[in-house]
Amino acid sequence: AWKDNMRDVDKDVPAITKSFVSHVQTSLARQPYNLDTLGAYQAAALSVRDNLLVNWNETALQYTRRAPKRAYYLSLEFLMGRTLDNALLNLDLKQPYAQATQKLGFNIEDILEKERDAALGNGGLGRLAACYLDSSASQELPVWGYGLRYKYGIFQQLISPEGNQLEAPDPWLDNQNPWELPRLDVAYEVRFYGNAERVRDENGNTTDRAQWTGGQEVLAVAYDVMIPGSYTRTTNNLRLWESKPKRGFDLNSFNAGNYEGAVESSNSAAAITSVLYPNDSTGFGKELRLKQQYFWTAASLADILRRFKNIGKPIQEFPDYVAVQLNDTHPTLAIPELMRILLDDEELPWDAAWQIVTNTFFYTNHTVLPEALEKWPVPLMEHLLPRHMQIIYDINLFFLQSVEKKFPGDRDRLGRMSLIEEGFPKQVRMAFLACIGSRKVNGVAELHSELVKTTILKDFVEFEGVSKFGNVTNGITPRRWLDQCNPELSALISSTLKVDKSVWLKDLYQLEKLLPYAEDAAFREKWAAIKQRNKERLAHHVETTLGLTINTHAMFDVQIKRLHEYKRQTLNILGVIHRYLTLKNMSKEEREKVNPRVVFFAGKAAPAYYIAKLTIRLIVNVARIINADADTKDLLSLYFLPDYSVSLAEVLIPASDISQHISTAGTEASGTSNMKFCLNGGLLLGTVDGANIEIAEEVGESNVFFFGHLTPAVEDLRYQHTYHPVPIEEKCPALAHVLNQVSAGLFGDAEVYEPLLNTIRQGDHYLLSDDFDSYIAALAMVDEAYLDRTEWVKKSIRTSAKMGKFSSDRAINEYAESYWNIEAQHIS
Ligand code: 26Q
Repeated sequence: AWKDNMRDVDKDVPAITKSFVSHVQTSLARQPYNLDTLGAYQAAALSVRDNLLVNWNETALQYTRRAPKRAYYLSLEFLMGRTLDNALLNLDLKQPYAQATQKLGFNIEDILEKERDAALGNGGLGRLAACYLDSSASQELPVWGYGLRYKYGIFQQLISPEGNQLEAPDPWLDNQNPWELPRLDVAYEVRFYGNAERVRDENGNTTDRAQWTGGQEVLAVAYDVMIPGSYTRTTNNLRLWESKPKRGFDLNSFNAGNYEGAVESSNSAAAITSVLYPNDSTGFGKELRLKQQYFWTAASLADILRRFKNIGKPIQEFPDYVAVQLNDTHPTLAIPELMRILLDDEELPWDAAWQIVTNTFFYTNHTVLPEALEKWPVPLMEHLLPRHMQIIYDINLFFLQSVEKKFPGDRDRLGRMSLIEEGFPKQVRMAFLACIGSRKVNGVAELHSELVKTTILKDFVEFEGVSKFGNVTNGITPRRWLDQCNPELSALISSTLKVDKSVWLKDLYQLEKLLPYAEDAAFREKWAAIKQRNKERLAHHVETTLGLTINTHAMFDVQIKRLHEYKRQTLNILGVIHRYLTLKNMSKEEREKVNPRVVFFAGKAAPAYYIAKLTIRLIVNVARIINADADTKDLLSLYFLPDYSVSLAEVLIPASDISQHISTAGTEASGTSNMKFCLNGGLLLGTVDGANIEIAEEVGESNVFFFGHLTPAVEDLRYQHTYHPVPIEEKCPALAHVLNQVSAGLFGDAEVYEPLLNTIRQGDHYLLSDDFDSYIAALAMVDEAYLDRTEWVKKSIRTSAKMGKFSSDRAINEYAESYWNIEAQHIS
């Protein structure tokens, strides 16, 4: 029924052909004969877009008419990947489009490959936002995303011959983006710098209000991206802001002959949305980043407020119509910004304004690593956002007064809880501001949410009560991360469950019905054959893109994620070296019992993260040596695949036998790729951390490979490292041996790796030396388990079957019901 509205032209093959050809001629201004595949992609995209537009307009119209409470997801990152395949599948149009393009001489999979990823994010946090948009639309929830339209997404990663990461820009908009709709009529002015002057009352006393004038004004222009739900008409919106100068350029300077000066301010306005910051969890303090954050929150709030005002309700009812989810602390300036609007423009008294604010915002925390918590220098804030700094001081004053009231005389507590951290310079603690300005605070997995309450926000739990703090375990969309990336497995599931995929893809708990089939040999054979073909698909991809030949009969062992010390790719590569050295020492007979293994790494390092880059260099050079060693290469090979992306993940994940999620316990807030691997029947090797724990709860501990120390031990172990260090030779001889081999130059460049190796020899903050032996033991258990292929495939089926909880549909419904209080809006 949801497709009834679709014009017949959009459903049958001749009509699709007609629409395609018409776009070739009139939109692309090209001839249908001798069209290249890129042109075919563009025509197909424009033709699909026509369908989306109808639904998107109808959805917006219905939301306006019905005026339900809406939720807004504010995220500086949306890691969307490609759109065409996803749109075709969500609209159930893939078959007819494949046929129509086939008749025109194109293979649909080749067409899909022509699309560039929309890579407006770093990693987990940005991809989570994209999954949540897919689920919101699929669940027919009135949710919009707000973000920035970066001209350049996450950098492209190149690997030099020495193994160094090099960065190149990602000009993703170069070939015109058919998925965005420029809304040049939707624009807001955003101010920076200038002066904030307190307004005085008739007696000359200062008030809560102020006037903010002068400084620089730039324009925020909207670009809308359509977000189709799966098997529904609902098509939501992702609004991305682009910065533009308010006036083209300064004609006075131009006429006076100062040409550079004339375009300078226009350049500085355009710079705001020019590039995504590539640091995940490290390196703050850049003025341009703060400008991005304010530019985006100010434009988004102005837009939200204008929409609310169209309903014609009193401002006090704002929280009855609007919920705003803050994706990490990046949009925290929305809190003082809404205060500014309510105080200075709406002229509300302080308490009324604060009441509205604290009922509107919801804050999701994504890290408890102290070094990753966002802080901004007070002098920078005062300079760039003088009015907001006043408001933050006022919030802090009232807040600390109430703390003092509850805990009289507890000066330490006031210091710990202040929004302003003392020091040179003073800094604003954004997580604290996000916490006290929000209705609810949540973490992204059970363990992580507990850690939020007991570590970084402990004082706030004591002060505000525990009920403000919750958990929403992350999820992933099964549309992209199963149906789209693993079509054969999707088809097998549908035929086995004897239901259309539209049913189980939107009710993922139905996968449980696969459990009995783990005992069915014929089913297991099909299941295993699909995994094998996915491994061959990956091998083919690597062969054509990198020219490398991969042994697809080996176990595929995959670790793909941002490079970070806490994620411990170093542990993995040292484990690989250990395996290599062990193989070298084996007799021929011993070797015959060894399972061949292919190890894959992929991931980007922040450009200024020296240790992470050294880890890449080590991986690349270990690969160079190991893959060239005729003695062992059939049993062990290693690949670092450059330029990890959503699209590459879609090929890697379905091909994995085992994937590694091996962060130091208590450091990985959740992880989401762990869920993707398991959904695709890959087993998990990991630490007792983040969402790994909940995955094990679902699939049973016998189906995962856990190792390493647990979270409560970590603090103590670090203390031991600092105050009672034991030489690594004594503590972990196996690891010491591996480190020594690297130091001795087995992989070339003897000296270059010393800074990396020394992080383990001295301090070892991420506890590699504590977990190495149990890691090696866990790898051996994986080998052992893989020998019994029947049992392995059973584990694989059981794992996938128990992944229902990790659908982002479940997660987004928890936000909708427990936090936002919004309801589904069926669009007929
Ligand atoms: C902040 C200020 C300045 C520059 C950059 C940043 C910045 C950018 C990105 C800080 C953090 C990020 C990204 C964090 C991230 O991806 N966190 C991951 O979020 C996932 C979704 O919740 C979790 O599954 C991961 O565990 C968590 O690491």
